[in-house]
Amino acid sequence: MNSNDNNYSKLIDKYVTGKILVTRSSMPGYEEYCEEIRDIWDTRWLTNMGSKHKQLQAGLIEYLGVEKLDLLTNGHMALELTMQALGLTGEVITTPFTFASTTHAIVRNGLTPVFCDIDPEDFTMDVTKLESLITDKTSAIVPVHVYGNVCNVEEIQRIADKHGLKVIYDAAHTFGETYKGKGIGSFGDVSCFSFHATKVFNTIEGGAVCFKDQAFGDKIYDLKNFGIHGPEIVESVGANAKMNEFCAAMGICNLRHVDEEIAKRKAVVERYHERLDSTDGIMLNKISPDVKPNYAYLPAVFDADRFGSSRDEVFDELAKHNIFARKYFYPLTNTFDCFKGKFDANDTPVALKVSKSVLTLPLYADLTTEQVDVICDIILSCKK
Ligand code: T4K
Repeated sequence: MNSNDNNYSKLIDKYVTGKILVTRSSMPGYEEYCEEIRDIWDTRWLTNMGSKHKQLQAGLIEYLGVEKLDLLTNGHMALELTMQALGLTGEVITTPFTFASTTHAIVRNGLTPVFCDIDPEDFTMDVTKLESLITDKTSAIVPVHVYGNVCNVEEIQRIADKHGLKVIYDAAHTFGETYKGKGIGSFGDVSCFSFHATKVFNTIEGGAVCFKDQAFGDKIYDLKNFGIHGPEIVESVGANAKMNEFCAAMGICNLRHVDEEIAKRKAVVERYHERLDSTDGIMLNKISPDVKPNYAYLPAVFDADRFGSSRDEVFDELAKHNIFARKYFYPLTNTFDCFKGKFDANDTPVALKVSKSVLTLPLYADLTTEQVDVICDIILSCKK
C-alpha cells in the first residue's frame, strides 16, 4: 500500500460507509409511502388500473408535457409492446450503444436490428449515417436518448417522413427533460420511458409509453391487459404488462420530490466538472443548451494515450476502494454472446471505441461533495 492509498482509505473511512455504487434509488420518506398505500388496505384493490394507476398517469401527463401516456410494468415492455402495436416488419434501425433492452425488444418481435453508428460527442445515433442503412425492408427507426442526451430529433423525423418510417424513441434515460421547451416524450410516434429503481424517477419497476394516436393507445392497452374489453369479452391476444398499485403509489410519492432530486444531482455533476474538466484525457458528458437536463448519468470517456491510464485501469482502481462505477454501455449489444456471428461491431466503429473507453461515474441525489471528491482524487491518481 503506498501513501496515496493510505490517504484515500482515511477519506473513505470518513465519508463512505460501505460501497459506493453507480447509483442509489431515490425513495420518499417511509411514512410518506405508508400513508400513500394506506387506502390500498381499505379497498383491497392491488392492481388492474386502480386509482393509484389513474392518479399517476394523470400526474405524469402533466409533468412530462405529453398528450397521452399509458403505464406499464417496465421500460422494456414499453418498447416491446410498442413495436408489436405498431405492427413493425422486417428491419429496424437502431444503435448498439445501449442497454440490452433496446435490441432485445426488436429481436423478440421477430425483427432484424440494423445498427447505425453513434456520434462521438453525445453518443446518440449519428444521423449522417442513418439514411444509407434504409432498405425496402426497413419499417422503423429506434434511436436512444442515451444518458439523457437528446437525439437529433429534427433530422431523424425528416428522414423518417421521407421514407415513411415509424420513429420510436428509447427515452429510458430522459425522464422530465425538455428539448427546445417541449416535453421529450412528445417526439416521434412513441417515446418509451423506464421507471426502474435505478432511474431519476422510479416506480420500483415501471415504464410508460407516450404517444399522440389514440388508436395506438388502444392497442397498447389491449396488449398490456390480455385484450380484455369486459368480463365476457376478449377481443385480441394480449399479454400482461400492467403497473400495480404499489408501484404507482411509489411513483406518486417520487413525483412530488423529483425536481428536488434533479437539483441535487445537478450539484453532484457540477462538482465532478469542477474537479475533472481541466484534466487532459477525460471527456465528461456535455449537455446541449437546447435541453433541460435531468442529470441521469455521468459518463466519462478516457483517452488512454492522453490520460495515461485506460478506462479499465480507472475502473479497477476505483473498485479497489469499494467504489463501483459501471461500464455502461459495454459490451455493445451487437457483440452480445446471444447474437454471435450475426452482426459485426466493426460496422459501428465509433460505438465500439466509446464502449471500450467510457465509464459511468457514481451519481445519485444523496452522493455528497466529499464522496465526489474522493472519487475524483482516485481518478486523478491514475493520471500519468
Ligand atoms: N432502454 C434503456 C436505454 C435502458 O437503460 C433500460 C434500462 C431499458 C431500456 C429498460 O428499462 P427497464 O425494463 O429496466 O425499466 C440497470 C437497470 O436494471 C436498468 O433498468 C437500466 N436500463 C440499466 C442501465 O441499469 P443493471 O443490470 O446495471 O442493474 P444493477 O442491478 O446492476 O443495478 C445498478 C446499480 O443500481 C446497483 O449497483 C445499485 C443500484 N440499485 C440497483 C437496484 C436494483 C439500487 O440502488 N437499487 C436497486 O433496487 O441494469
